[in-house]
Amino acid sequence: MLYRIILEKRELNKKMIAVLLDPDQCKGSLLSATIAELKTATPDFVFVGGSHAVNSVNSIIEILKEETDCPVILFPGDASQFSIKADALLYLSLLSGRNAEFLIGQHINSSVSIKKSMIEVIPTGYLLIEGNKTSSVEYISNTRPIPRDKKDIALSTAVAGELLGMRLIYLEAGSGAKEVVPLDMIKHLSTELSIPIMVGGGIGTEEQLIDAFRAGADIVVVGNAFESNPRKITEFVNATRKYQ
Ligand code: 1GP
Repeated sequence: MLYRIILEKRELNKKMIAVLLDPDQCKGSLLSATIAELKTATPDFVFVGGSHAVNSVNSIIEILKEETDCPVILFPGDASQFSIKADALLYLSLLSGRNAEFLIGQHINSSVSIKKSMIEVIPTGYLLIEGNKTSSVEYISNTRPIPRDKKDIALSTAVAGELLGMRLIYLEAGSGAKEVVPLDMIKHLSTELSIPIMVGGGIGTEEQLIDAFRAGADIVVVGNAFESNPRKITEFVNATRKYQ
């Protein structure tokens, strides 16, 4: 069970890194270069999905499972992004927004088939934080992000998620965000929450990675920076291991 692994690593104060692959972007030579890195770097998790992924997640997951030992977790933008071949599913509820479709609607559309599939489901409270750039999540979900200086709103939202039974909180500045999730917001939430915190959006340097860990992130998610340069996967995984 991957969630148990997350809790065990967190208990040992081991930080984790997830490589996010968007099936629409990660193809051809980029996919080959990424796979080559994943084989040797072995990050904690590979997430597959995106808020606007048109291509099926199935084929990329098949390749990942054949060629690497990385645990693959679905990070779906909507109910169509599902594959039984993945190891687990982040069952994301967009708690920062007030669009019922992304709070519960997509879940109702997919719940019975997900349950039947027996895939590991990790209920995750998804909080979109203003990243100083309109994100795809904001546009597609038609919701507003939590303002950067409103860490108490972020906290109340995350605690509501925890009380509703969610197992993870994902602080998301949006893919390609100009500004990453504020460190004081991560710190504020990590001291109050009992469940693990993931942070992502716009993280492109080792310094930003380490800052997020230091502020209290248990898992950092990186997508864009690895698409521009897959070699960074090894560098970021090494930095994560060294942090411990
Ligand atoms: C997006 O948080 C993730 O959902 C990753 O963002 O692509 O900017 O790393 P980047």
